[in-house]
Amino acid sequence: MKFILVLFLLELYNSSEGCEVGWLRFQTKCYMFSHTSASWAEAESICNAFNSILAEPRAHDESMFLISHSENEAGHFWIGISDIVDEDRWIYSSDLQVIRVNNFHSGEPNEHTSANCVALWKPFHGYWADEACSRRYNFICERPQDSGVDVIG
Ligand SMILES: [Ca+2]
Ligand SMILES: [Ca+2]
Repeated sequence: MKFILVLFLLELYNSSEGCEVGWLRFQTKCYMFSHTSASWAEAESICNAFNSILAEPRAHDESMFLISHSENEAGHFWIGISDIVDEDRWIYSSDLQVIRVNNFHSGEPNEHTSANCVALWKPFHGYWADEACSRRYNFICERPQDSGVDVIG
């Protein structure tokens, strides 16, 4: 009985209630792990086209959700963090604020001005690497849960 309850709770936890088909919910956000690859800037545009942004993990548990889920998927994943504006100052794209969580793998970032975008890196089990923004990787978009009620324009 206890086991069934645990399974039920896990199912509830993993449900995508409040998210569109193909989007995964964690806490108050919905995430889409793309199955196609794009440069970092193209990935941002694609997310925007779907009323979303490249994922911006703001808390440790959110970041760990993205990292652990990326392990279930093939490929590396762009997220919405870069040091394009100011070398070695890692910021979220949507509000230009300095990152609140840092899940760079040990030894990263390591490519200075030749790598200015953050990817969840497969060989690091999803921990972050700095990569050249022009590389084509999969990407993670995020939008608020129930964002259908957002006021547009
Ligand atoms: Ca850099
Ligand atoms: Ca690197």
